[in-house]
Amino acid sequence: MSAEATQTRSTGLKVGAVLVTADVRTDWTVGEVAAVFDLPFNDLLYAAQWVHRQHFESNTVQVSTLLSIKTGACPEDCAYCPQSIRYQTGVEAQEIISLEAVKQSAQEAKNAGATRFCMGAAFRGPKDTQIEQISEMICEVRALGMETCATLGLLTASQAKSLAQAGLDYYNHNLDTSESFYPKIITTRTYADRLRTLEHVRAAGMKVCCGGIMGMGESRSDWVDLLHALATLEPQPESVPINQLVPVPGTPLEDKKILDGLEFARTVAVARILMPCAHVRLSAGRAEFTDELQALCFVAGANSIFYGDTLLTTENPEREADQVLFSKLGLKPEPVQHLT
Ligand code: SAM
Ligand code: DTB
Ligand code: SF4
Repeated sequence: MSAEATQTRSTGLKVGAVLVTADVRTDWTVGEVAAVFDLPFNDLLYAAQWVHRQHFESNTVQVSTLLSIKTGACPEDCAYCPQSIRYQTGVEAQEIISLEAVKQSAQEAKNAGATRFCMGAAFRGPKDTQIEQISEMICEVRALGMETCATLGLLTASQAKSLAQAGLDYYNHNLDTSESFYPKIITTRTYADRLRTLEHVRAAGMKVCCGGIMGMGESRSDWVDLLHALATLEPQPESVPINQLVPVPGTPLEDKKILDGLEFARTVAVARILMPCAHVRLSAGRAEFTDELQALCFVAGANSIFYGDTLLTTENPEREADQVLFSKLGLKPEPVQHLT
């Protein structure tokens, strides 16, 4: 153990001036979050791995597969997004796909080893008729014995209830960045709109998947604020996707440089420490990561990935590459969690 890290009797781990505990705390202050971020890298990773082992099996990674069920022509102006109708990105718009196509894709994902199937739609928010169609998809995916997730944009309270009734386990809706940086990225919906959707998801009894994107030109303090916002939600999100920006030509963020991998791993570690029971997911941008960076992120407490050759419209590592990586690192897929 480093001179800087001492384990206190059953209460936690003292790393420098920071006391890291295995308990879930929703009373983090911004100053405390900043102090965790600023820890020396070795101490930070040690603390994150320690927290991780209090709640999770150390070599198990949750495996989700994404499918775009409605692509492109989205009216919103999210500056990172290749699916916004406002940017010329070459993404071909496609209306909602058939139930049969969803079933087939979910079955393939299951056969390839995924346990959760996440359906994404390029909507500002769904119409009620679309909720009916998507509810049928959820039933079919569940019938395959997979966990279900959807990301459809803003929801009303009654739409959230309908999705929960259809058996949706998780709803993904990201805060994306800090409240102060947010207006530089999106103007067509507010941070408060997003928080309201998260409240509806909770009230309907679904699990919350909520995270953000790194590398949009924000600074570390924006990640302090975003992780603080997530960790002080009551209850905390069960799933926290950390995306690295995929700078798609034609979007306003096309020229953003790929960021420092160490800063990415650091952010994963802070998320792990602040939200000890959440699955922290390596999400978009993983295709640009070396195996070494991915391994570092797993040590930092990441324990979920998107698996499959594409995300929604952009590339993900090939399945075979992930299988080799899991084998090299001795990682096992997490079994399906209890389905009610
Ligand atoms: N339209 C819905 C919405 O915005 O909530 C659901 C789909 S949207 C594509 C889901 C998330 O994907 C966004 O919130 C954002 O975090 C992520 N995303 C989209 N484009 C991305 C990109 N180019 N790089 C990284 N993450 C991206
Ligand atoms: C999330 O946080 N990342 C995923 C999922 N939630 C829906 C989406 C990433 C999309 C990357 C850009 C694309 O493939 O279109
Ligand atoms: Fe539309 Fe979602 Fe893309 Fe924003 S992130 S433009 S809401 S698909």
